[in-house]
Amino acid sequence: MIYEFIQTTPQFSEHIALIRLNRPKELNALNLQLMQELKHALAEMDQQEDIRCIIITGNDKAFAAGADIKQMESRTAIDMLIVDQFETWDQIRKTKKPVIAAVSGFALGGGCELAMTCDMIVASETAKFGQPEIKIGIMPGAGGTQRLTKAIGKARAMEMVLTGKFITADEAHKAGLINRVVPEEVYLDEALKLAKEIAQLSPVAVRLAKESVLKAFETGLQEGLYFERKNFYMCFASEDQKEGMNAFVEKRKPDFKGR
Ligand code: DAK
Repeated sequence: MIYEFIQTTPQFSEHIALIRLNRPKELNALNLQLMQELKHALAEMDQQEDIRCIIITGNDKAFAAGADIKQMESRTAIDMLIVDQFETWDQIRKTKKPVIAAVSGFALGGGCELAMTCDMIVASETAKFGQPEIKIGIMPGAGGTQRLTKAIGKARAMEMVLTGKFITADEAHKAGLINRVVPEEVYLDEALKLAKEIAQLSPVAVRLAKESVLKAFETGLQEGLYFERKNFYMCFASEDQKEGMNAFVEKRKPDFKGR
């Protein structure tokens, strides 16, 4: 597939792929084609064994300023239903490998939701997060009311969703929405550093661990603990578990193969 609105670098670094949202003039507004391309690229990277971690980024001015308002403006509810944007977003959520959002500038509406759908967020000091949909007569539709509330709590989420006001990277960091805030010059490097840390670990254990953390958002404690235990036992079916523990005992660096 030839992409028009994203750029992909499957070998950005060893075991790490990069996807860049690329509609700079529109502040990376997420139109349907961009979202389809993103879904396709993520699904392909998820299948490639040599890729262990994926970074999604935009440019210094915008990660993404939301879904494309011009494309949505004249839509009816039935148009929205038929287009079924949910399906695309669901696919993104289902990516099994860790996905890191490297955010600079605007991460608004669907852009904030996309970043929150990723597993971790590294942001530049210039990043601004917000759910401004209320200002254009709608509300968040791709997880904003749910993921934001779970991440930063009811009081702050309610204020952001009901007023549409943005928060700074520092505020987002203090609120627990994002992992790191760094100078604009290094936000991608910092995301890469984090990706490299993960990419040298067992891909099997990383996948099972990611799945287990995400489960905490969907289940009660008992069911979550049961799920975690199953995944923990599953680690012992991997060669990586033998390699990891053997390397510890032999005081050497493990060489994980993802098997
Ligand atoms: N859509 C389309 N075009 C956009 C855009 C957007 N979201 N954001 C910016 N642009 C375009 C502007 O129209 C402008 O284009 P031209 O006029 O030059 O042709 C260009 O990008 C530069 O923007 P500005 O001139 O406005 O730049 P400023 O620096 O002055 O302002 C801004 C930047 C980010 C504050 C401003 O552009 C802005 O307020 N943008 C809209 C932010 C917004 O309201 N975002 C939420 C959109 S609703 C769902 C999935 C997703 C969603 C819902 C459901 N399902 C799965 C069901 C998501 C919904 C949304 O995100």
